[in-house]
Formats: sequence, structure tokens, C-alpha cells
Amino acid sequence: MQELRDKYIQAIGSAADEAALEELRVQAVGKKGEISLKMRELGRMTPEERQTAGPALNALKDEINSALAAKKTALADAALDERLQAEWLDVTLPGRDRRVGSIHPVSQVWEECTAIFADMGFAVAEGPQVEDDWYNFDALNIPGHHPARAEMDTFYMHRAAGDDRPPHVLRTHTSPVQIRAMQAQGAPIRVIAPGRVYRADYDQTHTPMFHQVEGLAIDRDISMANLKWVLEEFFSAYFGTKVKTRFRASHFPFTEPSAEVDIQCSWEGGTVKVGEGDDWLEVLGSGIVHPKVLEAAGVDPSQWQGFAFGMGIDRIAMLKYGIPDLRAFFDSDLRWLRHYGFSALQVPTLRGGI
Ligand code: 2NL
Repeated sequence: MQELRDKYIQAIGSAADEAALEELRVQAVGKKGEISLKMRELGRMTPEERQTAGPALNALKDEINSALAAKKTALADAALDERLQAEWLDVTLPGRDRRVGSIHPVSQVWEECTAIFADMGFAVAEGPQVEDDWYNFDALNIPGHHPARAEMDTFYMHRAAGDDRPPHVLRTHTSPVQIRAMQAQGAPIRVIAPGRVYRADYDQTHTPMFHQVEGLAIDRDISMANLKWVLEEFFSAYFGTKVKTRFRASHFPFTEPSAEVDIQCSWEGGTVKVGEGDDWLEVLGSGIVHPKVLEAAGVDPSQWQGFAFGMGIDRIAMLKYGIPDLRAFFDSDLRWLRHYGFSALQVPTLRGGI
């Protein structure tokens, strides 16, 4: 009996899991278990023998049952401990960062330029990015031999053999949009043409696609003085401070006279501030629309005249937000833009906060 006891108590103590424990229970105290068999033997014993063996067997059965119960609890506790260890969770960890989108700075500046010129009475025109070369070049008085027309600077569309349509190009400026606007509505006209333009040029300061806003004002007696006022008004609104401009004589095939326009700025410690100081920064090209260009667009140059200008949106965006590197505009990692203070869904408003 003592042997039987020691065997089961020891086996229960070292049972690995509930299944092993259940097997021991069946073996020891199950209907056909060793203890039950021994109990059946009681009937064949003398009353004296039975008197000691009976209570001893009952006590052994009780002891084994309690050992089984205790071990079962111990195993359950161990299993729970193990789960608590494995499924441990630090609820004090910071939450997951939410990816927040933001309107691209170039889009913001595009919208802002549009809003400022709209306030001055300019309509907004858009047109195709794939142009035939008459709209992109000939109408603008850019002759066939002009370097800008060379394959180097311009992306020419592939033409299948037998296609006899005029050559098509990715527009190199948004001027063709303004040619189309003049053809469609004639003079007088005040229009701006913001959009994507393309040149086969790629280095630290040039990307093959960039953004331009061109402007055009044609009426009976529009002059360079009107141009200067419009541009100073524009830059002052855009930079939020009074900005002077300086005109330098220049040359474009599509304007005569032509001027490059600088804005007033200061250079301090490698950063540029617009609207103060006595340095100058070139920001756009402009002039009085060439009579040949008016004629090509169906506007009578003996009756009408006006100014045109073109500036780079990417460039004035970099100036306003202090972005030194064009790569910022082409990097899809928003942390780069966030560094410059662009917040989610920040949209430009018209002056006066409409
Ligand atoms: C530059 C130069 C310029 C124009 C663009 C223009 C458009 C028409 C007629 C005449 Cl429809 N001119 N646009 C005029 C002068 C300069 O851009 O360097 N832009 C960044």
C-alpha cells in the first residue's frame, strides 16, 4: 500500500500536463484503477483485515484525489503564468503614428498664384501638355533654327511611320495656352496660364518637368508700367510684404522690348529674405508681346498691345519656404516636407481670407 502511494504521489508530482494527470487518475482511482481493484478485494478479506485495509484504502484514495486536484491547479496556474509572460503588453507605449497627407507645396503655390492674379482680374486658362510645334514655337516667333527648338531641350513625341501630322512636343512653356486663349476670345484679354512644362534638362537646379505660370494682358494701351505694377502687386501679396522689382533689358523672341525682372532681397548667413535689403534676385522674364505673336494668334497688332510674363512656380515656392533643394518636391517621404512646416491639408486662401 505504501509502495502504491509513493508511486502515484511521485508520478502526480512530475506529471507534465493535464492529459498525463488524467491518465494517472484513470490508472489509480478510475473504475478499473488499481485502488478500485484493491477495494474489490476487501470482500474476500476477513472482517479484521477489512477493518484496517478499508479505511486505509479510502484514505489513500482521498490522498491521491487531493494530490490530483492540487497538481491540476498547479498546472493551470503555470499555464496561465506562461501565457501572461508570452502575451505581455506594454500599454504605456506611445500609439502608432497616423500617416497624415498634405497638399504639395507646388500645388499650394500654384493655387496661391492663381488666387492673387484672379483678384487682379486675370482669368485662368489651361491647355494640352502635348502641343503641336506650331503652338509651342512658330506662333511665339521662335524660328526653326532657334536653339530652344533643338532636340536637346525639347521632348519630341514619337511618330509612327506614315504619320504626317505636324511634329508634337511636350510643351516647353505655357505660352501656347495663351495663344489658344487669344485665338478663342480675341482682345481685350487678361489671362494667366499655370501648368506643367517639360524640358530635356536634369541637374541640381533643373528637372525635366517643372511648373510655370505665365500671364498675358492685351488691351488698347497696356504698357510696361502696367506690367511693373501688376508684378509688384503680385510679389507683395505672395510674400506678404512690400516687394520692389527691378527690370533689366533682355531678349526673348516673343516679346519686344523684353525685360528680366528681379525682386528686392537680402542675403544673410546663407539665407535669402525677400522684400528687404539691396540685393536682387532674378525671378521672371517678361516684355511687350511681339506684334508677330499677336498676329499669329489672330489679334490685330495695329489695334492692340500688351504685356506677357513667365515665371517658375517651383522656384518661387522654394524662395517662399526656404527650400534649398529641388529634390524636396520629388521626394515622396512626407517627413522631408514636414521639416519645412507643411501641415496636412493646408490650403491657400484668397487675399482677405475668403
Ligand atoms: C522666362 C521667360 C516669358 C513670356 C514668357 C509670352 C507669352 C505669349 C506672348 C509673349 Cl502668348 N510672351 N510669355 C514672355 C516673356 C518671358 O518667360 O524666362 N520665364 C521663366
